[in-house]
Amino acid sequence: MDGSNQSSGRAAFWVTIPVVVVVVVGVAFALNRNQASAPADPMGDHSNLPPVSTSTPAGNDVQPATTTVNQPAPGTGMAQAITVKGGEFYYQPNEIRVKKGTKVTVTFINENGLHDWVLEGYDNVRTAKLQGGKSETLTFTADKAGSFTYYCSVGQHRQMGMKGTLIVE
Ligand SMILES: [Cu+2]
Repeated sequence: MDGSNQSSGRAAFWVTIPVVVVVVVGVAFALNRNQASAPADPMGDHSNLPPVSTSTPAGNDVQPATTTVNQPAPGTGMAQAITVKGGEFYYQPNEIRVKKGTKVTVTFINENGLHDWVLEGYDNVRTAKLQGGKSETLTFTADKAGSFTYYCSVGQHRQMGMKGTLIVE
């Protein structure tokens, strides 16, 4: 019992030695590489280190890398602004495509007559009925995929052509 414990302890010891040696050599090698690749720092005060981005004067230099990192991936909270014009009896455009998950801002510009912009299949995504020359902006998240009709709810305008399709894909 004792003997086998001792021998396994000794075995663990002899296994540990090479591991430690490898680690020490590896660290020394890494430090050496760092020294070799880093620019000379004769003052030893790190004065030659690259400036921290927050200390860069505003508007002077390259933008911080975070501006590109912050770009949302398609379909993950990306915002999209769409302008829809309407009148007797049309929408322009009458087809809109967005990626699912997009935060969509629709500005409906009513060019003439009394009209609204209603999105079927989404709850309460609609403008008020607007007089000619008025506009209204609404925002919603396109979280349901499919084809959805938008239309004017005034009179028979929908049947007369005031409709279009929002495609969420
Ligand atoms: Cu209308």
